Amino acid sequence: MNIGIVCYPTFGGSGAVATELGKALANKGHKVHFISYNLPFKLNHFNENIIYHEVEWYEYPLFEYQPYESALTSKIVDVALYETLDILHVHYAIPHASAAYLAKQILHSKKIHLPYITTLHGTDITLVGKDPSFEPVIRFSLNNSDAITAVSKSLKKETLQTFKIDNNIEVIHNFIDFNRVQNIKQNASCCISNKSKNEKILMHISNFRKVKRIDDVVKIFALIRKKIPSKLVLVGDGPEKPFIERLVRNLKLQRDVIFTGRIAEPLEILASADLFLLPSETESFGLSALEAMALGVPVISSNSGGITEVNIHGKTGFTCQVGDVNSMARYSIELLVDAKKHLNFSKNAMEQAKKFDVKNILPKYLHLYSKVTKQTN
Ligand code: GMT
Repeated sequence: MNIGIVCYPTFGGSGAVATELGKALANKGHKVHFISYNLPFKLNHFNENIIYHEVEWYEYPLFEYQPYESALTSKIVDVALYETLDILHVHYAIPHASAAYLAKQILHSKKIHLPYITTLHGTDITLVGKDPSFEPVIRFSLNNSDAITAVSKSLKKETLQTFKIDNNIEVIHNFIDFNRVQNIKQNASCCISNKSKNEKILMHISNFRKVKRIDDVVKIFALIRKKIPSKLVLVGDGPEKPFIERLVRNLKLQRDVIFTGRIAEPLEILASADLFLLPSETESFGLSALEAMALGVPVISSNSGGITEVNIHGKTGFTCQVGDVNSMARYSIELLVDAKKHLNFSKNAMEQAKKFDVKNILPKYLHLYSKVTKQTN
């Protein structure tokens, strides 16, 4: 198949999932056309079945805001015409679903049929999409999608509660390549060279947005460190970074908190962690938690959104109410002081992560592609 994938190129779960899906499809022999305004951050190796099409910008002084959606629509039409796309798969509804809808209509006027699938990732529904400035457009472009998928049951439920959707929403969970993760784990060395033997490593990875509650990560760490010698590794960057740096200094933790900045492939560093912390306000899925679990790292997280479909309380880690840093610290300490318990949780985490192996998830997307192209041809 000739598959078009539209996604954000920036550091974030939706772009990561879209790119890994594209790579997996390309490895199965499909031609995958990525359409975005920059090279997706995970698209870092040559693959003859992957082509990147950049959305071109037209600078003009009249535009205070660039009309990105129009530029994207034109690029989709261009790629569909010249690469004869069979299907278009857009990741993150805003503005990708409405651009896909308009491109479909333009192509229809040229007697070309291009079905599109919209995959909902989370904040496109739970934060941004709810805003009245987007709601009618999102609802319309979702209702006109040839198929909609959501990355968790919780996101599906929230979408149905938020929008009047007449279309079916299929849940297709996010995935990891379990074998690749195991290879990385086997070859990884500890990310902190001067770490003393009894010191533990807590880790958090994100795009440092408010929704991630990184201040809670630091507060949990402060409580753990009172009892257990430990270091906190914060991987990523984003708008919250200056506040978090200040909080770390105010709590006098700077000697034990490491800010790595953005790392496109964080699995190697993640393999050194003893625990992964994800206390987010909401998380439609929590891809970074799944990556940690695949490496055998138990997760301490909030219990909001779809994260409880990934992290199982009392088995692969612990899930607590949003903002309950005391319980999160207590559970962390419980695991860090008991090597046997930690090992059990680590094994359970890997077993649970295996369920989300690409081998189990890719066929679901392929089945949907084939259903949609057959239905609409
Ligand atoms: O907020 C982020 O972490 C980025 C965001 C995105 O759309 O890029 O992530 C969302 O999609 C990921 C991939 O499906 C999910 O794993 C994240 O849980 C989800 N983030 C939120 O719901 C806050």
